[in-house]
Amino acid sequence: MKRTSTVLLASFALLFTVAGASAARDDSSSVAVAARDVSAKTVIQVYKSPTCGCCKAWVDHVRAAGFQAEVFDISDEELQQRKTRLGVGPRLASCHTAIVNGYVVEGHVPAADIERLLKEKPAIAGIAVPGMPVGSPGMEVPGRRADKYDVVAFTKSGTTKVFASH
Ligand SMILES: [Cu+2]
Repeated sequence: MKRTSTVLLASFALLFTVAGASAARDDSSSVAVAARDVSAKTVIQVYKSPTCGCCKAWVDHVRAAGFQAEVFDISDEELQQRKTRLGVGPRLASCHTAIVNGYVVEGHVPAADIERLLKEKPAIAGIAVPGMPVGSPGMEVPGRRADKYDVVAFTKSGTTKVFASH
């Protein structure tokens, strides 16, 4: 009898664990986090064309900074549609487009600026490094001096403001 109740208790505990896990999965914003809670790293989803080398170098940069990057290789057309949908106009656009905690991160944004964004949580759509400045993370070119560039904060309605200067 004692043995039976122990087994029953264990089964209930298991049931509750499973129920808890699926409840967390229903919250779409925490899908990726719930599935990989062991590491508790911030997930950043990166959309890029399969052949983009500097995009891969930027992914390495954010991974080295402790983010968990999930990379999605998509066609240029899909990437363009995604940018448009997320409010990344031609003046803001770069090679890859990423999403972290609901914010858009466009182009070669330094990981430290992403960390600041997530800490300060401003009411913006995201931040972007337009184009591909030499010397930005993932755009290091041996023998070439780094460009000066801005990280631009933007809203869905299209207003922009300098978030950081490098
Ligand atoms: Cu690039």
